[in-house]
Amino acid sequence: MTNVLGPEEKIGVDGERLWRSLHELATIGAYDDAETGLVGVNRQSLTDADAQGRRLLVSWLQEAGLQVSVDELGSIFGRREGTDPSLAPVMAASHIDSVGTAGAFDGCVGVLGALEVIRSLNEQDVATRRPIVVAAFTEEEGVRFGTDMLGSAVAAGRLGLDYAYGLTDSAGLRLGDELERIGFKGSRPVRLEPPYAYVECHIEQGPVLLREGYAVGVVTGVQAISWQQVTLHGRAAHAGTTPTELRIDASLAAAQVVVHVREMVDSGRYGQLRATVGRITVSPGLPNVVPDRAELTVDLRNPDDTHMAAAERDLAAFLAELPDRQPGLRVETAQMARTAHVPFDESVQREIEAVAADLGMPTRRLMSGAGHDAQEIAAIAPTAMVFVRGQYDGISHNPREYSTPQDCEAGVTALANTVLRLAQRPD
Ligand code: HGY
Ligand code: MN
Ligand code: MN
Repeated sequence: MTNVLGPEEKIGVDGERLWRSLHELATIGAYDDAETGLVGVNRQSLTDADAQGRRLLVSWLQEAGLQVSVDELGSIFGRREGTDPSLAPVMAASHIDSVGTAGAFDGCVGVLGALEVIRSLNEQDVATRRPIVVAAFTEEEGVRFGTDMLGSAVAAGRLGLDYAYGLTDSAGLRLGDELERIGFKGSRPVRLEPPYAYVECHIEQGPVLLREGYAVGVVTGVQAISWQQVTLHGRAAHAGTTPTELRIDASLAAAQVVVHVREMVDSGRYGQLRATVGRITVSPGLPNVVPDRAELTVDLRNPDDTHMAAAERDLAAFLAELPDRQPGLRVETAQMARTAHVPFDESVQREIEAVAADLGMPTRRLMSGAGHDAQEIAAIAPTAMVFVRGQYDGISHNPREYSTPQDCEAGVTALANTVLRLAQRPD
């Protein structure tokens, strides 16, 4: 006998099963991290490891009785029918691609947490009025093909499919070709029919919940993100014979950029600006040759769009003046990613808070420092997120990333009951 739970009834999830799934998936792309001595995860999008992780996820979705489909950009969807299939579904999703030095939790808690919701509904034989869709979006991290939240941005219409296909990685491999190579170029149209609501569970990746003693947080939105690639062209020369006044030293210019972005942060002129030069490559990279080329990435984050725009203008002005310091230096910039601050839906946030209160879980609201697929789907559907407390100051994008089995279970229980309540709503 299928149960159609009333609006106040709750479901539990199997935290141990969730934990087992998280750690089974984490074995795919596992590597011994020299810096930490831990086992990290390197499952960058559309690599063989990602393909293996995708196949495992598809098998789990099928085992859970879901109708599985793959869209034109490789995002994976699993649909559980509702008693009224004509109604728009509730979606719970995230990503399973990782940065190159990841832990087991970033993105995976959201996808495997959504799968755990399905597994629990099946086990407790609960029917929902609305269909529920679980999804894993392609290239959320952006570290291989250069722009983040790619799969969800194309699904929601901010970026185009052909643009995505044409992106290349550092080896010059095209995203579209890599998608074909791993067998995940699907036929499902990439533009997503707006779901009724979207809820994403994700580790916080920061220190707030830990410091304030909350297992679960309700996310109010995502701060603005700006990624730029800066290329500095100097002139290669002999390190010993070339007088300083004849040099056009690309690595000196790169160092000046690194110092300047930090000075922008420390100045306080741009509010809560965060700035990161995550990658610098200098060529020819020989000890006795003055570098003629430096490529660096500048990642700016700001919860305030006005401050973000001012910081970008400051950086642009600084870069324009760099040749004054070294005549002959040439500066090129390319915008890799750019998203404004995205506020989440108030009613979905309130639903999460009501569910958590009903479960006896204290929560606090907080803005996300990291980008998420939710910020893209927020453009087409009422959206919010559930954060799970991280340990070790919430470190992430590092093998030290860790959340306890209890906190993962708490977050996914809040996700499950929020999805359930939303899926029972008639309109
Ligand atoms: O870069 C980010 O904030 C996310 O991890 N993609
Ligand atoms: Mn993530
Ligand atoms: Mn991430």
